[in-house]
Amino acid sequence: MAEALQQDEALPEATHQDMANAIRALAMDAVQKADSGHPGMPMGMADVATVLFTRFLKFDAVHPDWPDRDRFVLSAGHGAMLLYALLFLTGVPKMTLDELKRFRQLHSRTPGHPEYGHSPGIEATTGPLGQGLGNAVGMALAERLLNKRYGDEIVDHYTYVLAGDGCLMEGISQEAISLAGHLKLGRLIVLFDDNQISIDGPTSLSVSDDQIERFRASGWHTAKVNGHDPEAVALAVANAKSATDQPSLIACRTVIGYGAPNKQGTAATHGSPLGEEEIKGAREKLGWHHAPFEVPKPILMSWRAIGTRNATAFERWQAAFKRLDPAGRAHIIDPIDNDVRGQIAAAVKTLKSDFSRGAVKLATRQSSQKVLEKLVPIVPGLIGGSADLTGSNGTLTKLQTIVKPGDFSGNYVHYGVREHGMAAAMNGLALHGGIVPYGGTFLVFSDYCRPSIRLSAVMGKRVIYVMTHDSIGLGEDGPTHQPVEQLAALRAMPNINVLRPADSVECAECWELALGTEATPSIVALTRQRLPLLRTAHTNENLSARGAYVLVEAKGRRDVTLIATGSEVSLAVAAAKTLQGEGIEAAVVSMPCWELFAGQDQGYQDAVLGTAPRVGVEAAVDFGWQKWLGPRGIFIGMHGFGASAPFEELYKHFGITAAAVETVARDLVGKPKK
Ligand SMILES: Cc1ncc(C[n+]2csc(CCOP(=O)(O)OP(=O)(O)O)c2C)c(N)n1
Repeated sequence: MAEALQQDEALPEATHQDMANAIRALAMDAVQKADSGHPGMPMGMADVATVLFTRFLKFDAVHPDWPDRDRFVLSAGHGAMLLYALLFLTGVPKMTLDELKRFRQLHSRTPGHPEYGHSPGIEATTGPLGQGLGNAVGMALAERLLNKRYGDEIVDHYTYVLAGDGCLMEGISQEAISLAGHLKLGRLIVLFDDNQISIDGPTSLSVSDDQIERFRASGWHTAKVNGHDPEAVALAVANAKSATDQPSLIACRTVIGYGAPNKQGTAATHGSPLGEEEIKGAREKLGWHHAPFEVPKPILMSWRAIGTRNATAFERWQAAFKRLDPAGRAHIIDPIDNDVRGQIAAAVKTLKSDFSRGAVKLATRQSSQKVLEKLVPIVPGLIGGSADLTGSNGTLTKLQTIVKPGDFSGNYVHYGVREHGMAAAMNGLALHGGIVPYGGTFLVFSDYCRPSIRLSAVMGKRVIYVMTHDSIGLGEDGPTHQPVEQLAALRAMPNINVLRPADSVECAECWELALGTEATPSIVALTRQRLPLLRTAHTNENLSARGAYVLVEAKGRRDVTLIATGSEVSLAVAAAKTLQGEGIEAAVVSMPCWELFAGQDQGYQDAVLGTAPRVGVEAAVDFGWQKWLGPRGIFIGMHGFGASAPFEELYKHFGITAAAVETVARDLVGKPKK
């Protein structure tokens, strides 16, 4: 708990100026102590933040995880000290003065940029500019979706974002603004720190957009205010709140580093300590005659009172929450609780058994759609979508309805051709809680989503990326659309599972894994082309759960192990059959998820991989394959970009065939074809 303070009736209430100056002083002191950080933004936006927190923000410092709290996202993450100061001042548990003194130090709750999970009240990991804005679109969407399902008593809050010039210069901002405007996310309010300064100097060096006109063009309600005039800011926020069918932009004209006598208004305050002399001058100028990190009791008391001012609203909400049916209660907190998890497992078993029996040739994107048909009704929090490739990705099922502007009864989002915006919004949907988002595009365009995918992984959120057309197997669209290095690039990222199923049965298993993995995002890589069903013998066990398993065992002692993923597993199976016919004992390992396999114990890994020479097959570059193939192993895959042609021809052209696998296997084993 933050240090307890007794309410003292005799203490005078602090003024707005005192309260804002407390933020400024803590920011400049913490940055000075760390000898690193960004004092300018917190000092400039202290007035706006004070107005927001003291007059509008619905939150309860002692219950920072209140599902119906207003969200406050610091998209300009470099201004982290603004957020840390607010969390400390309002009394969020464990955000102590000591934590502020340990700003930017190892294991503190106050890292250099806000990191989700390091302290309650940090709604998103921010720092890569523009991402927080994209997340906020997802949060505001989540709020409306859940409001539609659970009603005003349970879900009724706003999402506020603090964004700087940098956030608005980033390309992702356009996707976010455009999507929010289209969907009429009226509960989204952006407070733009319009200080006209970035790192290189005045923003006029590089940008001359009229932000007001830009937002207006996307259907936003807009306002322009003096960010140091509390009444003007308050009026603008009140107006923004009442513009319920439009998201709002409030451009707050501020002075960066406000209060620093010589440096305010300049880029010098952006990202460096002000220095002892300048801080002394700032104390004078602001009238803040207190020692570093000292917040006088009346000011702290006033802030703490803000931290608890919504206690009654919280209690009211709790009472309403208790009246909710048990399933609804559970799913708001955990959309995939044990009950849902059990239902998913049962549905996946049935799907697998049906797939095995039917033995129909399907593209894994089609299998995925069939799996979703069964899972959507089981997981009420599942919100699907695609970046304008719905039909190709197979992400929409017959049971889903479309989320429309102002109508949030649906459960499928047409994100438009906004892959980056979709990924950032999905992070926001997941961060909000109550929702499990999945969204599709082509695997090659994972590059367009990558900064947000990385944040899904950094934050450890269950976001499911349905990435179809996962190799040259997509055929005629050619090399611009054919991923070759994307699997390796995604596998290089920590804390993400790249799942590449080989057939319908593995596809069902991979969906179970993606949905069941709470603190890790998943990429589900799926084919455009149809694949034979390989898992003809039904098993209740999810074989993909260990990342790799022996699909075809050699009859005797293994001569060679063929390891493949996704669409290339069937080539390995065909090759193994031929080789076995020639007396070469070939085994096939299907490896749908490297990351899960890497997490298995050595005994299991050794048993699966065996000691025989290995051949790896994947229609992608060999980067990373050495790990599984060992020094003697040989890789069959892509060595450059693809080409435009029917997919069968491409596989032949690039030498990714069963015959090629057989040839290298014979060479490895030293048994030439008779
Ligand atoms: C994607 C991304 N690119 C670059 C940076 C490095 N960076 C951090 S802050 C900043 C300038 C931001 O300017 P502004 O938003 O105006 O912030 P202010 O100077 O007002 O604090 C830059 C380029 C970053 N954090 N993220």
